[in-house]
Amino acid sequence: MRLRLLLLLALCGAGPTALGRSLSLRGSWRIRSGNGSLELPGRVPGCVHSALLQRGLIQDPYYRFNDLNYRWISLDNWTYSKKFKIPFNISKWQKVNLIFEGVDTVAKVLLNSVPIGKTGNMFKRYSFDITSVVGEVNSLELCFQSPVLYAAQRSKAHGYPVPPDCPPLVQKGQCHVNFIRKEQSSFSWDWGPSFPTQGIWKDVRIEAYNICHLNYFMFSPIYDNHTQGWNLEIESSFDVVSSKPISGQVIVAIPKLQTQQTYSIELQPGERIVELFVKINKNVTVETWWPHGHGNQTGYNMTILFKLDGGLNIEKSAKVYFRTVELIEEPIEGSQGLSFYFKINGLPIFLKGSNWIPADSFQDRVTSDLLRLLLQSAVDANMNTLRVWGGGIYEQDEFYRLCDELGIMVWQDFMFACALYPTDRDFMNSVRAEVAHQIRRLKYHPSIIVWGGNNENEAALMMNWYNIPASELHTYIKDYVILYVKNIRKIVLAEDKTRPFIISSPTNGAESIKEGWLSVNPYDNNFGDVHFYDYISDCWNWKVFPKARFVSEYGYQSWPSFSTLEKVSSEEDWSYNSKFSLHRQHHADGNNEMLLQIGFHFKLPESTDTLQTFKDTIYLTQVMQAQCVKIETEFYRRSRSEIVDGQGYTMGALYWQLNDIWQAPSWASLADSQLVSPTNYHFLSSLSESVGLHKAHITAIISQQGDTFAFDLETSTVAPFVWLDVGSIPGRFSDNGFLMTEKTRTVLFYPWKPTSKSELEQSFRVTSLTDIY
Ligand code: BMA
Repeated sequence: MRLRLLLLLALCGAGPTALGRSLSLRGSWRIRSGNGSLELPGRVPGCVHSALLQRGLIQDPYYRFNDLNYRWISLDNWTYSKKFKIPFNISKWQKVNLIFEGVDTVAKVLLNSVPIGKTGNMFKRYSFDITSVVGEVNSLELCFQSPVLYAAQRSKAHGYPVPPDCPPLVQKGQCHVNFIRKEQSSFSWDWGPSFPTQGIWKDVRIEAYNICHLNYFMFSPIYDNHTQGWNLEIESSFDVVSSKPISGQVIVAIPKLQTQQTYSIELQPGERIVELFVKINKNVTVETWWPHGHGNQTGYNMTILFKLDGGLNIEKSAKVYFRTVELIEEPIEGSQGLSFYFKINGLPIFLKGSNWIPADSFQDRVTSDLLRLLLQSAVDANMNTLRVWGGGIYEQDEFYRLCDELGIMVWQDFMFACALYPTDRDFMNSVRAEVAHQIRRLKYHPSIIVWGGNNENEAALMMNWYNIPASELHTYIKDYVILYVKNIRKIVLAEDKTRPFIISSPTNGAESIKEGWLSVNPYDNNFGDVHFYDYISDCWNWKVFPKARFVSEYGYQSWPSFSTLEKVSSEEDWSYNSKFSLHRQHHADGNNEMLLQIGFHFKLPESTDTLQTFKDTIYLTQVMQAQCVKIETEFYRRSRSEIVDGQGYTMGALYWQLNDIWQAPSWASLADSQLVSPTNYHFLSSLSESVGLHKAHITAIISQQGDTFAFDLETSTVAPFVWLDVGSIPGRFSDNGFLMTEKTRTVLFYPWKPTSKSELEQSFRVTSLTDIY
């Protein structure tokens, strides 16, 4: 939000002469299907699916088998159009640009029937010069091509296959997603549906200006070890349309740090970059930004005023945070490998947290409120890190703003995942622009502590996931090095000096580089990070877990609560082996793996009532998942301080995955929007073997305390895994899934929407382990 506001400020001269005008083209557009049989209004930002849903032309896409029923939407070629009047005299402006902050994805853009450009990368920003085409009354059209058809076409036109061609059948997805620069999981994933959207998913506007225009502005706070002081590098990009050079002054001020500096500048006609170097006053103590749990997230207000010839002023303001980050890879005594950990402001910090996937298949439904709730939940669970995983999207500005504010460190992947990629000229041009844009957009956020080139692509190549014949491997290795080393890495190193870059996850880091950018075994415990999944071994046996330097993915699936599933299913679906249950499971044999894991320590449900058995099984999958993730996480945290046979000094544990994209079995721990308990306990035997457990009768008295509700619980006996559920009322319990050893306990409920005591009383259900036997 802040950044957007700043851009608007930049467009309007704060002085006597206005430099520019801006016209937003958000809001109502028309959307037309390929053959014109459907025409409807649609919102921008938005997508075709959302428009059809809002119009009542389709049902909830997440309902039952609708992901299959609505495949036709992504196979059609849709057109977005808008007629608009310019509310100011357009002929007075020397230059007029049409700006798209994000188009999803492949489209021809026509203004007043004149082709003005093409789009083909969801992660790029597009600016089209429309000075000679724009009039007082205009009609704008974006003719989209189906992303599925486009990807297939590009794959066919490519000289050799770039695997995987298609996702596993169980994912019911679309093919060749690696040929299109679009959210990779939108063609399906092992936790998500296939909804390849089309639309204008971010802001769109017209910018008209005279003399000069500030295109973008960015900055990096850099600590100088030599002088032991902070500096600020500021870069501003101008489009100077005046035929004569423009001179003036720039005044940068950070009042709280008693820092103000003035510079003289001269802008020559054309695209110009102004670089400023600001020394922060050393007589004032700079408070650094710290991750949650280690200190405050102090930031400082900064203003920049460009005072140009003829009384033209451009003013901008921003929040500046100061922090350093280092990735330490150094020899460890008694070990053959290297360390792999992060130091923030010189302090080694254990990264504890999770992995983030897109919060919805339809990004227009991801509101600031939703992001805040999800990110606040992560902080409330004492996490300090989220990895924005490479199969999703570069998140919206608000996501990173919240992470800055909440002290969440972000491991930011570039958007390449679980695939090999082409490196033809068009593809690479597109990727280069994407990477440069995203770095510019995001680099001022202190929360982002590392860039990662891709998700699991070093592993895919070196473990030969796609059975590439040995004689052909060199082609793919060459492509890999071109994409991630010679391009992405090069751009990152040139554009951002303030944080490390690693090429892949998992990777052996320095060791991978030594081995020619790819390691024989990227999962080596002695180097870099690892991803670890084992669904077959008993998760209570911590000996199965890797004593690695850093574990950036690990996890177990569970089913979401019945109250969550109920909304997207009908009665015939409510059993563990129903067609629906199999359909929603996108991970081969996942449902059986959960039962196997439950069976190691719990008895399976014994009810004769099918619905009750389904509910009890769901409950057990969640109990199992919580136990498994807890045991595994504890193992990694213990491994922080020990080296056994050269392995250990683990400095990060990010489980897979924090949030869900839809209501289905997955590795997620939140999305029914409730928090898994962080309370610790140790069982001396499997629960299936425990004796003396009685049926617990648990009651709750609910009372309102301001905005929260207290649940005063009372149990008749010891109750394991007490699960509190208020159905579809959104909110969060202060604790859940806990062992109740005391007769009474009070748990708070924080609602996310207004609710009442009586509503909560009606929806409240409590389950504990003995209820299901
Ligand atoms: C890892 C991730 C995702 C996947 C998850 C669970 O491979 O990077 O691709 O969803 O495991 O299988």
